[in-house]
Amino acid sequence: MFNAHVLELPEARDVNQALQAVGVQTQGQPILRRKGLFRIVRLQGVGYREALIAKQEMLGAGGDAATPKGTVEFTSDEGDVILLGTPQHFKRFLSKMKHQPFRSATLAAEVEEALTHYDREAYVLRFPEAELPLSRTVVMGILNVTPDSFADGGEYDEPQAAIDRARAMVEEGAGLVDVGAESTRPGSDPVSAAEEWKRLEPVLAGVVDQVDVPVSVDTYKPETAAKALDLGATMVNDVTGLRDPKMIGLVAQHDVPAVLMHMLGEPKTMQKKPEYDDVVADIVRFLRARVADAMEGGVDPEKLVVDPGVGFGKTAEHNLQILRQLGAFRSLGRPILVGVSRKTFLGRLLDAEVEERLEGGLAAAVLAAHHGAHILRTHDVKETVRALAVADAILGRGST
Ligand code: HH2
Repeated sequence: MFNAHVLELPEARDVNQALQAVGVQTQGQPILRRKGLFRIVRLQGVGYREALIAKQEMLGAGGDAATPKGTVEFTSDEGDVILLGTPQHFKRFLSKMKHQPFRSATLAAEVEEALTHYDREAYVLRFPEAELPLSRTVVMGILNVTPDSFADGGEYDEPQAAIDRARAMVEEGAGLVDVGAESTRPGSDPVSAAEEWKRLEPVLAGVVDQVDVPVSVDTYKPETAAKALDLGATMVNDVTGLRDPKMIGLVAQHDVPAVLMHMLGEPKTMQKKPEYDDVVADIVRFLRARVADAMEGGVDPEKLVVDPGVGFGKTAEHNLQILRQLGAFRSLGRPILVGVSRKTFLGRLLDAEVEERLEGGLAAAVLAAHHGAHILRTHDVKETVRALAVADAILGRGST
């Protein structure tokens, strides 16, 4: 008996370990590793000429390509293409594609970039006076100084209560604290920059002074972000993905990390029938464009974190699809932040009120980490830190 069993080795380092365990010669390891992984890359809007060339070259390389019927029959101008192969197949494919006509070279460049980004492991967020390695999943503790946030609205009216909560979250293991003074829950009304700052200032001053982890400000208003950065916040969490060009200028000028989140529409109306062609592909496209815009505005790409924005203009099914396919966002080559804590889709799944959503939130957080999330934004810091410590250990994260 040979005890045949199928191995589960999703990442390059998993394949490496398995090869080492067998005792493969050192020179043979990189060659075998390129054959031991399998990647599937989707492309959109591919013209029939490039699609046919891609099919031919991928087959020639030993992999395969799925092309739409209409493209092969020349009845549609363009469509989606899916490339399937090992890194070895992709290497051969790319070297051939680069010399093919039409938009083949551009297609090859995009595929190469997506694959390199997808397999990137080491991310470090650099703050003015600190560095945060993301080799282990980091927990961002939420502090809402609002009367109307859906989970903790009105709990921290007194600045000291808010500051104490921030300190407690850091003691519980939060690597970041995110302070917000305007609720963006579905149906919420916007507040003025003056009101936002009135709520934020006393709390932020104390939090920055008393906690020793980087403090982020959850705002999409450049006036508020500017004041917060002057007061000592060192990160901007913008639920509109730095939509306001002034925000881009500010982040570039201060050279601080920033979260680019996806939201469809605005909080007041975003849950009224949100629709996508393909929720994951549409959000990848949006975030890619926002990263490019920020870079054009002078932001160091290494400072950017992307976030698909669970619950922001998404049905429960959209949120599940995002979490199931979270790995696709790795193609952007930026750390991924996810916020699932106590959100409505958990309530729907569990038929549970806000205060009864802890276990569901932990399940979602652990699976998000498994699919590539680097930062989890949560109200339940202690529980999430513990759950992720176990998840990270199982995933072998932080041990390399
Ligand atoms: N979710 C909320 C607020 N800000 N920022 C990022 N980057 N990602 C998120 O998922 C996210 C966010 C909404 O949650 P919460 O802060 O709990 O509620 P409210 O907006 O009502 O204050």
